[in-house]
Amino acid sequence: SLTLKEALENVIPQKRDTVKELKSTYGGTVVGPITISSVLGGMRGNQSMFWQGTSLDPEHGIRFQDLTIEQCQKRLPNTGIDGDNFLPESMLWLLMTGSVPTFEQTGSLRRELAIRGRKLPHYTEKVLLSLPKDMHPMTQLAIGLASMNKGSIFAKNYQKGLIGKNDFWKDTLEDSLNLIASLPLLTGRIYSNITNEGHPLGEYSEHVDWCTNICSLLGMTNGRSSSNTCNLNSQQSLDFINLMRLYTGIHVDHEGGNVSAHTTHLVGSALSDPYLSYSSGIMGLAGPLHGLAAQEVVRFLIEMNSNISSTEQEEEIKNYLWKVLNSNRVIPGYGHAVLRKPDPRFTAMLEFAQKRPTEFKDDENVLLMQKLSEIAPKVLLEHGKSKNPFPNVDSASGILFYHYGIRELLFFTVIFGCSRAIGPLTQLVWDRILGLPIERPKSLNFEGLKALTNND
Ligand code: FAM
Repeated sequence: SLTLKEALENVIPQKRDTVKELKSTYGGTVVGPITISSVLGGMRGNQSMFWQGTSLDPEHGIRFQDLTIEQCQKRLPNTGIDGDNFLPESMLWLLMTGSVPTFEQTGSLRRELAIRGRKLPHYTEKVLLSLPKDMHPMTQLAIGLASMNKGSIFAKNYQKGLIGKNDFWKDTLEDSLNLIASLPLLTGRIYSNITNEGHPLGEYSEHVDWCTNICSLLGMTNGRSSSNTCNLNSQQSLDFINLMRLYTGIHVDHEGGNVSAHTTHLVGSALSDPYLSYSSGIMGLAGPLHGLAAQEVVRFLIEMNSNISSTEQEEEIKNYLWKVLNSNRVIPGYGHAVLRKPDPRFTAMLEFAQKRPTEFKDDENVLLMQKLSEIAPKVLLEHGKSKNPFPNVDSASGILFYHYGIRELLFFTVIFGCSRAIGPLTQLVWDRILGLPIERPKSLNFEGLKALTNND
């Protein structure tokens, strides 16, 4: 069966032809108006980027190469590994090639990544070990990734003038696969830095899937180490691995305009290698308006729980929410800039909990998360401000990780960063395949904007 690179090679000529035709025949077609509001408003609604792997529909949420999350769960293989979720490896294949991989293709990509990721470069290990243990985990991740630019095949061959533009994608693919493969060890190293004085919490194996390695290196597959907060039995360890597969499988990408994806694409457009490009994306993901929202939800749920007598007390919950809204604060985990329905990624995470009623029956935070998803939309509707009163992606994920013992809230975003590598790096490979140029939008100053208004 074909390797990922061979499968990709098969679809490249047709896509290159399509781009050539679009540029030569339809290059002058107007895509849409750009208003002063969008220039001053974060470019909302501007259709001005090319992004292949995913698209976001306000009503139906994210589609991965046109497949909904539900369809992905039905069609993407998990290679028969114990568990009920597809492997993120199969999502990587889908995004990169546009086709659902076979069972064998997923298996071979799983093995390929496991072998590629078996060792971090010694300089990266050294850099990470030298960092203050209380340094922000996302700073550690960005530093670790940026340090790996030293081993970038693309950067090396580009500098030596060894590759032509048509082949840039090949080294970009090599670097991207190596980067994605390195994330379990990087993540494990960072978690051991912040929780265990840098001492490893688990072991890497070339014989398991990407998520099993992440979980193992977090110390979550063999019971918990002494530095951690609770012991998991073997069923819980397996459930945690499945949670990781679900989470990292559906957070890979959310179109191109979000900060982490757009940053990776923008920096990569200068032909910075995948390590530098994605390390920049990680810096953006670390922002509180982007990747940090999940931890806000966890804080909010814990605080609310300490202020209500029980999760069954609807009136108390409503009153609490009104108090928050009346003091001009937002209800974290609710609302979205584009979506106008409950985020299907939230629904998938909620279903994970609902499928395991015994596991979660005594977890007041998870129970409150579920209850809130019924009550908060009603309150937000009555409040009348938010364009979307429904739960978003961050409503459920953090509290589920918290349940299994990941209590370091700032660390959640590192797990997000593992997943998010898959979408933007796939796009980076396609940017090089299609020879997309360096990004250089035109900016306007006050005088420029004023001149536009005079023309009206
Ligand atoms: N609670 C209270 N008020 C809210 C609200 C919420 N959850 N969501 C929106 N609003 C308010 C919003 O503050 C705005 O008020 P003002 O007119 O006074 O400024 C009004 O409703 C209209 O906002 P909108 O057009 O519906 O939303 P935006 O596109 O401006 O903002 C969010 C979208 C996600 C930033 C916003 O809904 C929010 O702050 N939600 C809570 C924080 C959160 O969950 N963030 C994570 C988002 C997640 F999906 C992600 O991207 N990682």
